Amino acid sequence: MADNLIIVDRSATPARIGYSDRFNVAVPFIDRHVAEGRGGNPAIVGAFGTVTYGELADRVSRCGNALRALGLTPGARVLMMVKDCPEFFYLFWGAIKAGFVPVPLNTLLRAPDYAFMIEDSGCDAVVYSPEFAGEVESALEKARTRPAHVLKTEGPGGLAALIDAASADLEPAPATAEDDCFWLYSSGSTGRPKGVVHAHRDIPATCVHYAAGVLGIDETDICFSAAKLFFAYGLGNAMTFPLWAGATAVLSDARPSPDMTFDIIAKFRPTLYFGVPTLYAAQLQALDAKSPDLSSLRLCVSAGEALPAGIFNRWKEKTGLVILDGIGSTEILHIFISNAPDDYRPGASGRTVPGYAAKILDENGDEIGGTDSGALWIKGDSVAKCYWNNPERTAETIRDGWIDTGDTYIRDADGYFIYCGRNDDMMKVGGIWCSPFEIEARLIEHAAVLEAAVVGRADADSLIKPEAFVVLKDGETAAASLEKALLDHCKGGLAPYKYPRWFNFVDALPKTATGKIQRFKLRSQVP
Ligand code: 3UK
Repeated sequence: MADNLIIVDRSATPARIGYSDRFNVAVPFIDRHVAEGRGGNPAIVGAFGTVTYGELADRVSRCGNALRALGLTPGARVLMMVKDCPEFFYLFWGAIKAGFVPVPLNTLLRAPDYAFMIEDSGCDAVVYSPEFAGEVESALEKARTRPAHVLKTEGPGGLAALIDAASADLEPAPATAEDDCFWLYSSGSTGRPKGVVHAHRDIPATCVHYAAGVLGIDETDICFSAAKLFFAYGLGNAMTFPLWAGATAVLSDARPSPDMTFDIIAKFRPTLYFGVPTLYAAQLQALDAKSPDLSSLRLCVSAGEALPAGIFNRWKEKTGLVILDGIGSTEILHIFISNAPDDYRPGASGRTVPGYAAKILDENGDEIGGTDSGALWIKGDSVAKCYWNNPERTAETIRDGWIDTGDTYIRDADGYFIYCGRNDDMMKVGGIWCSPFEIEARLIEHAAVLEAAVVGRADADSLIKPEAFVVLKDGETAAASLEKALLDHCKGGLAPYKYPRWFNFVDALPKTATGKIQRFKLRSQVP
């Protein structure tokens, strides 16, 4: 068999995927389209114009050569704080094709987060969009280790100039389907992010099983994701899925809002739209006042947190479109339990995506046969290899190919999976992980605050937002002005979605004998 080949047997259920012994995933996702005659087709469209598959392959190879010219050694990590733009594609795939490991980071993070990731990853290069210079440069100053190469995507000496100057002739680095390919950082229950190591084969697995298998994405589709590329959800929706099918991705670096999404949909006429529940709720509110042209869409998808049935029903009423809710994770790379175009149930996550297996365990680790709730474990072709530098956490979470999702689920009598919540205290806000510890830590930095606890609370749309319980220092009094000061303090030091939406001033926090805050008691106290 020639190198860098995938063979998909769709006659089997689930589809079977085979790889050549030598396999670099950049070849079937980037170079294959030129070889198959799609070089002139649009790969990426946006306010910047159109990038064809031919141009994409050219830029990816040049970028790989530019990274090699820096002197990076095979397997070197390249941290990316890059907005949604064509350079994200060039860098991600150029690194993989040249044998380096791209690590896209959440671009809403702050300097201390980046400083941690720079140290933890042992990266050799950091590449960032000029928009994020403030946080990234201050992280580089704070970090105890300094990567050898720090580059902006644009400007003099930036990545774009290096790409222009590099050769377009690049042999793919030798790799196997099981080799390390890229990482994503995921936040854990302690709030400390973990590097999730994915192999080359994980990308095609999500494309074959979910993108082609459930959504039926083909060459004629145009994919628009409100979730950005740094998020595993957006990385699939707006990059790997369209690249697998030879379809088109729409990119925008603007903050997702109802108007932004409606404008993009009217202008670029996507066939598939990928959102998160919080945004669907905001879009529904906006639809009371306007009627944007959504006629290009054939399907909408929701993930990141549970989609309330009310939002599904109102969206269907207003737009005539179905939203397919599905649960995915950074560790499994994309969606593994989902509703389908011909099989959906509002308020449920759906059924296992063919290619994935699920089991629900009780507190003894025994599989639950009936419809009781328990811990959801998943097995499948896209499960991460490990957490970087964290063998204990890897051993706890991944066992015999099964991975603990950290979620509590029910499988009902009809085989639909119903989400019940996290096994721990983490919150999903706007589809992005939010650690209560991090918000508490920020609150405690304020001069008036003695202690703080943060829990998730459902807002009027049944979507989870942080709520703070604050114990003030002696001599301080709860007042509207102090609440405003705490709010500003949080907004100033945390990623924008993390500030508490409600403040409660209390005399003491409920605690265990060992001094651990009992957040579940605060949750039940919510009016
Ligand atoms: C929660 C959901 C209920 C759940 C993701 C699509 O969200 C993604 O990855 P993360 O690592 O978070 C994983 C956790 O988020 N969750 C996600 N989707 C749903 N809960 N219903 C849902 N539909 O707690 C899960 O364990 O940030 C989503 C594709 C790729 C992804 N990485």
